[in-house]
Amino acid sequence: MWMSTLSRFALPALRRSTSAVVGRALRACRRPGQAAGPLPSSLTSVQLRGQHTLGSASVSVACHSVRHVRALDEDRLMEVEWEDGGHSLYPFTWLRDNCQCPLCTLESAQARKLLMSDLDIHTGVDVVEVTNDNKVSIVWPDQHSSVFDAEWLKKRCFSPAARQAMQEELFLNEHYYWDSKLRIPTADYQEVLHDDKAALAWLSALRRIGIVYLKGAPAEQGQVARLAERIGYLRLTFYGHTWQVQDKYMANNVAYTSGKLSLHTDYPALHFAPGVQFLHCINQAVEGGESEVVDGFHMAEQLQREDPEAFWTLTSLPVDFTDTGTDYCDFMLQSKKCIIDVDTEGRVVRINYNNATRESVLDLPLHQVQPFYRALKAYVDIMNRPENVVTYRMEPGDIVTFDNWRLLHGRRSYISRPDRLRHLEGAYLDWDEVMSRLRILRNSVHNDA
Ligand code: OGA
Ligand code: NM2
Ligand code: ZN
Ligand code: ZN
Repeated sequence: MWMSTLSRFALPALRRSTSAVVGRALRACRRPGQAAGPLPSSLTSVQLRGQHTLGSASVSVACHSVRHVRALDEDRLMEVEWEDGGHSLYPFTWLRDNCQCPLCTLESAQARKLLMSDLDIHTGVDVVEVTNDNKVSIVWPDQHSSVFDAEWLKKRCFSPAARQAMQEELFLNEHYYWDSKLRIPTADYQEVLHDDKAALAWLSALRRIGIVYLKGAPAEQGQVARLAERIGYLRLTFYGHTWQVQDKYMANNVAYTSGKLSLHTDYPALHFAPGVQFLHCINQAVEGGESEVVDGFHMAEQLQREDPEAFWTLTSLPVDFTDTGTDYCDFMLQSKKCIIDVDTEGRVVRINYNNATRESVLDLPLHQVQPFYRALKAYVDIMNRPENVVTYRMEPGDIVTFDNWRLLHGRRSYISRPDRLRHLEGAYLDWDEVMSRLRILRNSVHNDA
């Protein structure tokens, strides 16, 4: 059995952070070298809710009271001493910049009105004090005054631990890495559409695991668009608002044939590739057409460990991608990407690889050509190992939703029969819109609880 029902789906207690301060191993959300075992499967929705406060416990717990405040004029910092004995430091400049009064903030938009040109970045303070209702009040040298809520300040504490907790709460960057033993978390399509808790569980697992299966959709077109509307809006590309994966005459993409699709991410020919992909099975082939997925971040971590030189090559040499044809309208795309994107701290953040659209123009000096092929082959060999690949077969009414920046997906070739045409409908979204819905759902579900 390769799936687990989302309501019963358990996530290991992830304590690791994505901060470089805490350690590189944390990127994996498990210790490097330790195999990702099958995920336990006994999580209730209550526990699943708890998971969201995991990374934010230190910033989300309410009722922080201020015991004392003082200005450290020399360092131009305000020090808050909390009732629990902890301390936080806030730069004067930052406090003035973030004054919450109606002159400095447009409350209806929760946006800053204060202009940079009006901000004195060398400001001192005249008075700092705790008010009777436990807020922090500051009077500035020009007699402008600011009042800060204790809870608001606590959340914005500059300590490394508080900053890290806040970033995890905002971006949920802790990923659970997996291999062939993954049981793909599964939810009910109708529940996800109509129940906020189910939708939150779906999007949380999509973020953390990178793939969630939805069952019970009608086997007719229009469902991926409905799902996208549940979030916000879908991402239009040259293949249309949604697109039909079928064996087509004079196919404008290898996906629109009955051939095998090796493990790939979609659309590296776009510099900003779609972050999330939905694929809905409307009709499956009689023979073949099974799906395959791997965790591209986990594979990159394995490559880095086993073959650091290949990892270096794929994270530093830009490769050209191309896509030309006509669909929604005519197109002639060119892009340049590293196969593995890392952030400034060396964490893998995106995989860009579709062998079909890799450009024959290879903009590398001659001596780097063979090393590039060797590195790419090493990465592909790792992802093709049976212990890394999850294989499944979609049936009509199934929808797979996955992180297109992280997973590589493929399809086995199939026998095309005119009376049983294989038909998937697909759509793309971006992570900004998905994360936006996830944050809103988290707020509403938690406030109702
Ligand atoms: C695609 C694709 C998977 C499938 O269209 O890009 O990966 O199962 N399709 O046909
Ligand atoms: N389709 C499925 O990179 C790619 O060309 C991915 C895109 C045609 C919309 C395939
Ligand atoms: Zn103000
Ligand atoms: Zn694809």
